Amino acid sequence: MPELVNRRWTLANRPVGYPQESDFAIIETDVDDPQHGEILVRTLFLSLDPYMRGRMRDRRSYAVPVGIGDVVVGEGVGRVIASQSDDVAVGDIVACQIGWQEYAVVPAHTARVVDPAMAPISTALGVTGMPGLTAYHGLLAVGQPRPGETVLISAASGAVGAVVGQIAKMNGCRVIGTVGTDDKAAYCTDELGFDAAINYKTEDVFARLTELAPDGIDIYFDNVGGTVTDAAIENLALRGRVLVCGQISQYNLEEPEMAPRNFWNLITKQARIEGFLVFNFQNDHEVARTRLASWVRDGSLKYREDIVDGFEQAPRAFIGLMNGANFGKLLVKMSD
Ligand code: NAP
Ligand code: FER
Repeated sequence: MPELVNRRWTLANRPVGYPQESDFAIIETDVDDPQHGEILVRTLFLSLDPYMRGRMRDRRSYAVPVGIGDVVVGEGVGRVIASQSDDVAVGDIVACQIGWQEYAVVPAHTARVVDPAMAPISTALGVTGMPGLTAYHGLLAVGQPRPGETVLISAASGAVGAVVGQIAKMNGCRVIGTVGTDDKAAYCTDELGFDAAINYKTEDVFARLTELAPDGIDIYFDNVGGTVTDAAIENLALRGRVLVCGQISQYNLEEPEMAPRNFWNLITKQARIEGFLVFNFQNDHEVARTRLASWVRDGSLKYREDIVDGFEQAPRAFIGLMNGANFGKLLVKMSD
């Protein structure tokens, strides 16, 4: 194989508050040969996801933090260009923890071979990948929606939210979304079939919820936390369920807010709040993925991708994800 040069985005500093482009640095290295059981992957699409902000903090969680000088973590879809594994062949398309880099050597058993006939390969990072699975398991397994129930979703036009809303509609629910722009609101109602959408930046969310859901919210799929969540908890229906999926409004604060304080409402409404992680549902991923892909193919599950062209753009695009500049699943296109 000709000598290949790998460009990699590393973490230069731990971001304080909102990440800055100066928190990231590009380095160039040689590309290693895969050893026994490993594959060499050329990145085609890199996924940018909110959880990465947490991995940039020096704090223990489900995974160790990214070290200063280390390649930033991230899932990607790529083409296998060398293989020392019997299970993955050169030419296969795989989804794996690739990192923010143009090439990666990974253990073959950590890569999932993607079948391009199931759905476009980029969707392995979005609607048929981790965000789609989060929506599917979170809504169906944790939320257990029933026909006629009212479902509220925050960050509703995003990678997770858009899938939650469409699955809730398939299950006969009324769906309301909160979003940060009027274009995103129009997308939710006009393209995705939501019953209503609220622009939380320009409208009074509490007042609009009272008007749109006079009998209360049965399921609140929370992607954002903060004031939208306060308003949702204030408007819960009897036996309402709050599914805590994400808290993006808090990810860039050095001191997290201590609200919501309206928990008394949980008593009177005999409501439940439950956090969940997509990784808890690994055993059901294949069934879920097959269903999501079949809905994509038959057109019943729509998706929108926000594809940024070029490896150099990764930090800027990631910073944009943290303030709503993305519209749909954010991906970096690395090569053809
Ligand atoms: P996304 O919705 O495609 O993009 C993030 C969106 O969050 C932005 O576009 C923006 O939309 C909104 N946002 C940003 N800052 C905000 C703020 N201060 N207040 C309110 N909204 C804000 O991202 P995603 O990949 O689908 O992730 C959505 C949420 O799910 C995130 O919180 C993520 O951490 C969580 N998640 C959890 C799991 C799990 O296992 N629990 C798995 C995947 C994702 P607007 O313009 O509409 O504000
Ligand atoms: C996410 C937010 C938080 C996510 C995972 C977490 C996979 C988990 C955080 C932790 O365990 O500390 O969007 O996506």
